[in-house]
Amino acid sequence: MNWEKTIIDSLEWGKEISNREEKQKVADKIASMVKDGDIIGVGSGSTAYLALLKIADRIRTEQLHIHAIPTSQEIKMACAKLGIPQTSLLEHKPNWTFDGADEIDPNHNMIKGRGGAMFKEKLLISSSPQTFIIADPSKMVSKLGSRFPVPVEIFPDALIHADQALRSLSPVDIKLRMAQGKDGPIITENGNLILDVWFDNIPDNLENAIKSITGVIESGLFMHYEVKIIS
Ligand code: ABF
Repeated sequence: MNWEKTIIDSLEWGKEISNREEKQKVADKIASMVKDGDIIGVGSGSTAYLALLKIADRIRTEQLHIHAIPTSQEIKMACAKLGIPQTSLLEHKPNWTFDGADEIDPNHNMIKGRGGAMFKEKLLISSSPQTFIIADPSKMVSKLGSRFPVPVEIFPDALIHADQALRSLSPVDIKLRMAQGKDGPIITENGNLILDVWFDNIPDNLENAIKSITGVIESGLFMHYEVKIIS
């Protein structure tokens, strides 16, 4: 069974990668930055996947020795399939990380987490001395929250408490993220739920305000992280 295809196809972007040509250009740029000996945090999503394909090519043709620290099962399995050696944050500190994004504002604040892996993505970005965000032009917005909600990962027992506390932050709407084609909610890799929270305005302190709610594991809001955008 072609399990990698099965997994990739089941992802939001799996059947067809939108903006593939644009994504490929930024993916190629990041792949060209890989050096022998690097330990690289690898973000999730289709752009990161395209970059991994290119990196795997370079490993084969140039005999590079690198290690990836994946941010999700999807990327872990892609690395395994492509023969990219892996390690973890318990064993190594990454030299650098690359990742995708859903929205990026002019100050490089971001919304991430359409794939639900924002906890590990934030952990890798926070653990890396340098992070590159690979983003095709469709990701640039003048105002965060224009197209995507802020995803918030919630410990299941805290759902009602967290929902109420999030409402005090004046959202426009809150929706429990449901699994595609199924009746139930999405369960993250950490065994949690996701609330997608729509805001009209995203002030500077919103990320911290969300994080301070008991039961919130992490949000997909990235305010004032030191990242370099590769577009
Ligand atoms: C991950 O990749 C997520 O945080 C973000 O939602 C997604 C972007 O995916 P794509 O590259 O498929 O647009 O980094």
